[in-house]
Amino acid sequence: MYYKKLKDFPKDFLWGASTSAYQVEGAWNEDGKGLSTQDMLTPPENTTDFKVASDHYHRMKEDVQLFAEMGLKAYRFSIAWSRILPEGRGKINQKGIDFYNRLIDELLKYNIQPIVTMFHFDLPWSLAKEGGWINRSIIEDFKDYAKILFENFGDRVKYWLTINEQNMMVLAGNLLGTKTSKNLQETYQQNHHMLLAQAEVMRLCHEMLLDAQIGPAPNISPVYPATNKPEDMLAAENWAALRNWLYLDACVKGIYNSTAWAFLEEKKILPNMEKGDLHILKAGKPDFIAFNYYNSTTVSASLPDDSVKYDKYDKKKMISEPGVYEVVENSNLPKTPFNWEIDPVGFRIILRQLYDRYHLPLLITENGIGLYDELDEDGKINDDIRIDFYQQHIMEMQKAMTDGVEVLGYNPWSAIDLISTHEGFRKRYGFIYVNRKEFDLLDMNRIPKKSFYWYQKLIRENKVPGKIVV
Ligand code: BGP
Repeated sequence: MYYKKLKDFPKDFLWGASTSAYQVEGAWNEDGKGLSTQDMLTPPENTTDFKVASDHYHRMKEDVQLFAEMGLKAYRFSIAWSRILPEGRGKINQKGIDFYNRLIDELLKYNIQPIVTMFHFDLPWSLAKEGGWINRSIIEDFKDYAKILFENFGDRVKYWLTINEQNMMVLAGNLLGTKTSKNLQETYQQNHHMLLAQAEVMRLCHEMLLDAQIGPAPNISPVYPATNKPEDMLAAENWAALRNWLYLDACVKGIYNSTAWAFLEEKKILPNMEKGDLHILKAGKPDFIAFNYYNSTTVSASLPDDSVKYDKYDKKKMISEPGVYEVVENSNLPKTPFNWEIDPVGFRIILRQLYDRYHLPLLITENGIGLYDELDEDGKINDDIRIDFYQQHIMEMQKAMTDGVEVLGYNPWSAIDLISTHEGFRKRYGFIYVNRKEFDLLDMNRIPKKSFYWYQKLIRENKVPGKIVV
């Protein structure tokens, strides 16, 4: 639909930016922090580990000051479970609590709303050693951890996110360094426990914090059929059920998506359910749906004896499933230097699909482009490609809002350069450059990129700079 004029962004729109603890903080073994799965990884060849990252733990004040200068209204970050509970359960590490207290207070000093992710890929190692999410008892552990967060930070944090990209941990856990299962049945058992834990924690949040809101944060993508063949459309629906709706139907409606359930049954990988589980799922209600959007997916039909195609270097492509769907390239879409398809219109499409399907407000918790940013001779970063990426995506979001979709805020990835999940420091996403190389830490100075000033202007004026293409 074309409009003569797009709706304005609401005055209280949460223009923000995003990070996660293990990708930005560093200080991996300081002030009593316990080990996490990410600390125990062997990074891919020529790729840094997460030990120092962007050293945000030590430079937090300077970073928040820059976020304030950029004009951020919100900052979405995650709490490292192992900083609060070094063993995953039991003894609390007060220094961990102190760090996040300082961060939250610093943000509020500048009127930046903290949006807190409780778990972002970094499970405490002691829990992972026991099998991680495979043990049903971890549901209690996650609840206890959540209770500590609500008690300590709930007076100031009004937006909570349960689990970051639960669907990606299930579908690409090997790349994310989150995998602790031995086979697919175990993976979906772990998924079931995460769904239960999430539901319990959403319920707890509403019990403990009357004016806070909470929601999930999956990675959501519209799925296109490769052609207008009905079989391709069916394959697209299969993949959408397995990558998107399985997670959100359980979270919002408290039910297992029937297509996804049939797939699990056919593959003999159904999770074991206990009596009362569906009741637990139904009892936890999100206030909004937060989600990360990077790109769309295109699939074609697949026959049962087709070979499995799997690109182990790219978490966005996933495994094709013979007899269910096959992921294919979309020749209509340009790509980032890291080979991810760029699809701003897909963003509008998925915003509409999500809102029509669940009728809950939406919060964008990630969207962005990884680039090989380098300083030019004047010591500047001219990241026009990133500006163009954001310009197009934000415009499509505004169109979706004009279509009637309720969006609470937009928190692109990432506020500042940090380490990619599996492609190191060379893949940069930030509005702020961090002066380090893959292995050489240099001086770690912070340098605002051109996109920093572009986003600053956008937030100040509460509108997309330049000409709006309706
Ligand atoms: C999301 C994750 C983030 C982040 C981002 C970019 O899936 O939630 O942690 O890293 O993707 O992905 P990558 O780092 O693989 O480029």
